[in-house]
Amino acid sequence: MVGRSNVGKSTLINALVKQKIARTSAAPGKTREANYYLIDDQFYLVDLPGYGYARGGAESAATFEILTQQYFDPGSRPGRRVAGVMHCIDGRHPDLGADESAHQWLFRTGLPLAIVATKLDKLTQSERARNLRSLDESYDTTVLPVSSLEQTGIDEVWKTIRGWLC
Ligand SMILES: Nc1nc2c(ncn2[C@@H]2O[C@H](COP(=O)(O)OP(=O)(O)OP(=O)(O)O)[C@@H](O)[C@H]2O)c(=O)[nH]1
Ligand SMILES: [Mg+2]
Repeated sequence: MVGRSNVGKSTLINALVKQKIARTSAAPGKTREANYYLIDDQFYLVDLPGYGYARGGAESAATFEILTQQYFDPGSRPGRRVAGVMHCIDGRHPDLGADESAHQWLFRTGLPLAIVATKLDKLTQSERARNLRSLDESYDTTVLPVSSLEQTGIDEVWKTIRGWLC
């Protein structure tokens, strides 16, 4: 799980496993290291710290970004395979520059990617349609619409993850 701070990465992990295993917060900058959750004794869901915010200011922000880049460095953990990346983007803000540059960076890793549009319960039907269309137009990647709060779209996220594991 990759995405801006507060976009709902940890909450999505909890929605996927239907348990409160990952710590969440209304304030951004909650997840401060890579957290690995072993699923079915087979693979890990990995909750990474968000980008675009850090309590410790610019220096701390840079540390988070370095941590994320290290995570994706193929040399950093020999024998480990990253099966795919869920790039979480807040459904209310489909056109943020920080997300666009993160996506370009992720794209260059060559890993399978999907975009999760989060917090869709906060949008009206028409806002939802408009913002999903905007994401579809801006990104050349499958967009999975989700509300972790209402547990909608979660099965589709699982389908994509399972597909990556084959
Ligand atoms: N309404 C609504 N709120 C959500 C949803 N997903 C997450 N939130 C809320 O958004 C806030 C941030 O959620 P987190 O899961 O902690 O966000 P995060 O991306 O892990 O944030 P960092 O760890 O700081 O990078 C919390 O208050 C969540 O309850 C959702 O689907 N709907
Ligand atoms: Mg988190």
